Amino acid sequence: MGKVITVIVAIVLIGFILWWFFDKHEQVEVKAKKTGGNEQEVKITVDGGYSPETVVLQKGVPATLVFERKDPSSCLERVVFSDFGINELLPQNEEKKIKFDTSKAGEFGYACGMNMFHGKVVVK
Ligand SMILES: [Cu+2]
Repeated sequence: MGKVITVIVAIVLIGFILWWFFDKHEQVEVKAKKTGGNEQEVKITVDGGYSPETVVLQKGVPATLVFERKDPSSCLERVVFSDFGINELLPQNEEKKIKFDTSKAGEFGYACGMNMFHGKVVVK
């Protein structure tokens, strides 16, 4: 009996791992909105991950990322942009504005404090 359960657990785990790595998770891309004074702003909701997962910013236009964390877990409490040395606390149910440098084009990943959840900022 113990063996059967072990095998079943192993199969479920393998299935989950395959799904996690090979299934294309829904990729949503959202462009930042222009605000007054030639700036751009985009809102990212943090709730079991980042939504939208990918935001697109226009190069050279000062940008603000507005994070709103609804998720109560401490896992998503910090947001880290390793390329920019940004490591910010996101207070729950509050908007946290983070200025983002758009002087260089490229794709910049960010993650939660434990590097488990990921999002992306595309500057072009
Ligand atoms: Cu985490």
